[in-house]
Amino acid sequence: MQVENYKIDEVNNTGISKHQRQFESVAEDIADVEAVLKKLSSFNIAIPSWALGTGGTRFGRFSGGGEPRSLEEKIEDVGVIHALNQSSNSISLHIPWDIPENAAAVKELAAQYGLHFDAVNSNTFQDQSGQKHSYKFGSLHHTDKAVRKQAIEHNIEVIKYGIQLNSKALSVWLSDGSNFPGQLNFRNAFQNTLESLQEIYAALPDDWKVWVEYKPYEPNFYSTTIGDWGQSYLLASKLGPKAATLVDLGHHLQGTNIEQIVSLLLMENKLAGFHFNDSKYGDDDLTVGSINPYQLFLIFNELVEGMDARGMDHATGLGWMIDASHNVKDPIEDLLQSVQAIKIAYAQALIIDKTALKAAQYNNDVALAQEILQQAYRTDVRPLVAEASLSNGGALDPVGAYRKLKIREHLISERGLKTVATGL
Ligand code: AOS
Ligand code: ZN
Ligand code: ZN
Ligand code: ZN
Repeated sequence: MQVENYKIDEVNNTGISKHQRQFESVAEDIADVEAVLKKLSSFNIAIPSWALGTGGTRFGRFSGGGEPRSLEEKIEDVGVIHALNQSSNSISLHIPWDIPENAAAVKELAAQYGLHFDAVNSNTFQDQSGQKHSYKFGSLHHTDKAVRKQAIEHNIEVIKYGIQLNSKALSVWLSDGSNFPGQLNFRNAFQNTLESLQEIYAALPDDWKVWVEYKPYEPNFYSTTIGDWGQSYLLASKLGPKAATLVDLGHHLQGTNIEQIVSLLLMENKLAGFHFNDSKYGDDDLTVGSINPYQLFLIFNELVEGMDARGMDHATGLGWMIDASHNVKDPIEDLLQSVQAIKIAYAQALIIDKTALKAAQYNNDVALAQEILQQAYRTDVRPLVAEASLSNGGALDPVGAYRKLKIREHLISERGLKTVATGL
C-alpha cells in the first residue's frame, strides 16, 4: 500500500490550527528557527528490516497481525513509516534473513517509496541450514581456521549483496565470546577476530565502511570478544580508516556514560553511527526514548557539539539507525515513536545556547551549565519536529495519523491476521 499525500493532509488539517499556535509560541524564543527546521527536515533514520515484525523473546512470540511476509512487504512498511514521518528514507538489510534475490527489482520497489538501502548486516551468530561448519563456539574468532574462513566468506558475500543495492557499509555484530572462565584464550580470540576482519576489510569497495558493533554480554555470559567500545576501537584502529565503532545504546552495562564514549569516538573520527533503542536492564531493544530520554538528549548534545566542531553535516556524516525488537506493540507504531524520540532529542540539542554553555564551562560555573542544558531539554520542541515533518509532506502526529488512517487494519486485510515476519 502507498499512503497518499492527500490522506495525510486531511488528517493534518484537523490539527493544523492548534499546531500553528504551539509552533509560534516555541519558535518565538529560538534564535534561528529556520536553521533548526532545515536540519530537522533533512534528518533521516534507517529502519532495520528485522524490526518490522514482532520479535518476541525466547519464551514466546505474539504476532500482531498483518506482519510483512517478504522483503517486498517490509519495504512497503518502511514506505508507510517514511510517508508519515518523512524521516525514514532507508532500510538496513540483514543477510540471510532478507536476501535480495533480484536486487534491481528490490531497488526499484524501494525507490517508489522514496527509499534507499543503508548498511547491510552480516549474520554469523546463527547456523543456517546447509552450512558446513557450526558457529556454536564463535565465528570470526574461532579456534578452527575453516570456521573463520566460512564466516569471512559470508561477510564478503554480504558486501556483494550490498554493492548491488548501493549500500555503503557492512555492519558486523559478533556474538563470539565465552560462557565460562577458561573456555577461551582472550588474546588468540582477539587476534583471530582482527585477522578475519582484515580479510573482510580487504574486500570493501573504496567508498565503503565497515562498522564494528560491540556488546558486553548475551548470548555469551562470561566474555564477549568485542565486548566494549575499547575493543571495537582497537580493532577499528588496527583495520584502518574505513573501519569505525558502532554504538548500540543497549549494549552498555548499567550506568555507563554513553555520551562520553560518543564524544571521544567522534573526536577520533571513529564513530560509525548508532543502533538507537532504549533499555532498563540490558539489551532490551525498547522504543527509543521510552526509558531514559535525558540520556538520549545528552548523546545528541555531544553529537551536535562534536559534529559542528569537525564541520560535519549532521544528516549524512554517520550511520543513523534503529535497532529494536517489539513484543507487545505494533512494530510500525513503535518505530514511528522511536524516530520521533530521536528527532525530539536532536531538536533539543540544536536549541542549546552553545555560546553560553561554552562560557559557563570555561568559567566552571557548574550550576549555570546545568541550567543551560536543562533549559533546552525542558523546552517542548514537539511543534518544531511537527513543523519540519509538515514542510516535507509528513504527518503532524505520525502515530495519530497511522491510527486515523487505519493502516494496520488495511495491512491485516491485505496480508491476513496470522502472518509471521521473516527473520528472528
Ligand atoms: C545484537 O544484539 C545486535 O544489536 C545486532 O545489531 C544484531 O545484528 C541485530 O540486533 C539483529 O539481531
Ligand atoms: Zn544492534
Ligand atoms: Zn543488540
Ligand atoms: Zn539492541
